[in-house]
Amino acid sequence: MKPDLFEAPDYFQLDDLLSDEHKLVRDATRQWVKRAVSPIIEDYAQKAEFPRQLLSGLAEIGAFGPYIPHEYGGAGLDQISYGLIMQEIERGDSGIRSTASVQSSLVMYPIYTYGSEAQRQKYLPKLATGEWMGCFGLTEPDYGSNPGGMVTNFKDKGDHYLLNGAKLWISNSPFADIAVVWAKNEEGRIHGLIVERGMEGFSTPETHNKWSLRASATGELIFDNVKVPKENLLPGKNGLGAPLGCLDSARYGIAWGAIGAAMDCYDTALRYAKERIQFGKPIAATQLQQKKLAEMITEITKAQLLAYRLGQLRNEGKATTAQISMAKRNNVDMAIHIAREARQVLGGMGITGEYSIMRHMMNLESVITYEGTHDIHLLITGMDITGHSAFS
Ligand code: TGC
Ligand code: FAD
Repeated sequence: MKPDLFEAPDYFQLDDLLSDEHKLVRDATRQWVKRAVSPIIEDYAQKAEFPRQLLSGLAEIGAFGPYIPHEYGGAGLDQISYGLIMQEIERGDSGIRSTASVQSSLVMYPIYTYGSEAQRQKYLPKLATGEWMGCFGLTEPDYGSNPGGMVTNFKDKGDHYLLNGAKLWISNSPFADIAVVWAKNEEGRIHGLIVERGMEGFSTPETHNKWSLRASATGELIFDNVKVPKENLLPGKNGLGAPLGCLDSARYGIAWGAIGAAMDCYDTALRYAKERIQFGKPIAATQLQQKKLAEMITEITKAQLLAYRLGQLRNEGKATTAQISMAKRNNVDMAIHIAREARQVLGGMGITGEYSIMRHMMNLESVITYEGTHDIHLLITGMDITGHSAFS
C-alpha cells in the first residue's frame, strides 16, 4: 500500500469552530492512525483478520468510552471529540471504527446508563483499557430491521436466569470477553443481560467470507441454556427503547465516521488526479474529473456541518433520534457515493489494494446496512415529519 499522505480537507474553515481540546484529540487520533493503522490495514483486510494489536493503541487514544466519565476509566470528553475520534479512525478503516463504536456506544454506554453501580465498577474500567472487549447482541437471524420481534429469551430460575436463542452479525463477537445481550423475559419484555465468555452453553462462531469489513471480526452469539447470574441483568431500563437508546449513540458516531472514509477517498483521488497524465495533461485538468472532485468536496463539507451541529445538540442533550437518523443516513450515503466516484478517478489502479478507496467502498456497504439500514432511517425521518409509522 502507498504511504499515508492524507491531508484533511476543511473547505469551510470548520477548524475555527473546534476548541483546542477538540483539535488536540483529533490530531492525536490522526497521527495514531497514520502510524499504527495505515501501514498494516490493507494486509489485514486482504487476510480477513482483525488486527488485535491495535486494541491497546485504541485504548490509549481514548477511543474506548470517550464520553464516559473519568471515574469509570473513560476519557470524559464531549460529543464533538467523540465524533472526531470516530472520523479519524474510520479515515483509516470502518472496521476499526466499528470495534471502537461497539465498545464505547453499545457496551460501555448501556452499562454506564442502565447498569447498577456494581456493574459499572466491575466492567467499565477494564473495557476502557481494552483489557476486556465487548459486543452487542440485538440482531437475530429472523429479526434484523425489526428487533422488537426477537425470540431470544430468558426464564427466571430462582437464583439465576436461563438464556436461550441466537444472535447474528455481531461485531467483535469472536474475541469479545463479554456480550450485552437483548432478550425477552417470560412476559415478553426486552431486557439487557451481560453474558461472559466461558459461561457454559455460550459460543461465538465467526462469520466468514465477507467482502466488506474484512479487518473486523463478525460472528454469532449462541445461547444454549446459559445460566446467567441475576446480578448480570441491566436494571436501569427495559423495553425496546433500551437497545434503541444505545443505537442513538453509535449512529451518531457513524455519522462522523463516514466523513473520515469520504475524506480519505477524496484526498486520494485529488492527489492522483493531479499526478496522472493522460492526453498530455493531468486528468485533474479535465472538466469531468473536476466535476467529480468538486461535488465530493461540496458533499463532504455539508456532511461536516451536519455532524458538527448534531454534536452541539448532543452536547446540550437536545438531539433527537430522528435527527441522528438523518445524519447517519445522509453521511454514509455521501461517503459511499464518494468512494464509488473516487475509485473511478483512479481508473484501473482504483481496484487495487495499493490505494484505500476500494476497501472503503466495500466497508461502507456494511456501514450503510448496520445500525439501521438506509431505508429504515428514511422511514424514521418519514415517521417524524408525518406522524405516521410505516412500520406497523
Ligand atoms: P417503536 O414502536 O418505534 O419503538 C419502540 C419503543 O422504543 C422507543 N424508541 C426509542 N427509545 C430510545 N431511543 C431510540 N432511538 C428509540 N426509538 C424508539 C419508542 O419510543 C418505543 O417506546 P415505548 O415506551 O413506546 O415502547 O419500535 P418499532 O418496533 O416500530 O421499530 C422502530 C424501528 C424500525 C425504527 C427500530 O426497530 C429500528 O431502529 N430498527 C433498526 C434496527 C437496528 O438499527 N439494528 C441495529 C443493530 S446493532 C448494529 O447494527 C451494530 S453494528 C455496530 C458496528 O459494527 O459499528
Ligand atoms: P433486513 O431487516 O432483512 O432487511 C433487508 C432489506 O429490507 C433492507 O434493504 C431493509 O432496508 C429492507 N426493509 C426491512 N424492513 C423494511 C420496511 N419496513 N420497509 C421497507 N424496507 C424494509 N447487529 C447487532 O445487533 N450487533 C452488531 O454488532 C452488528 N454488527 C454488524 C456487522 C456487520 C458487518 C453487519 C453487516 C451487520 C451487523 N449487525 C449487527 C446487524 C445489522 O444491524 C443488520 O444487518 C441490519 O439491522 C439489517 O438487518 P438484516 O440484515 O436482517 O436486514
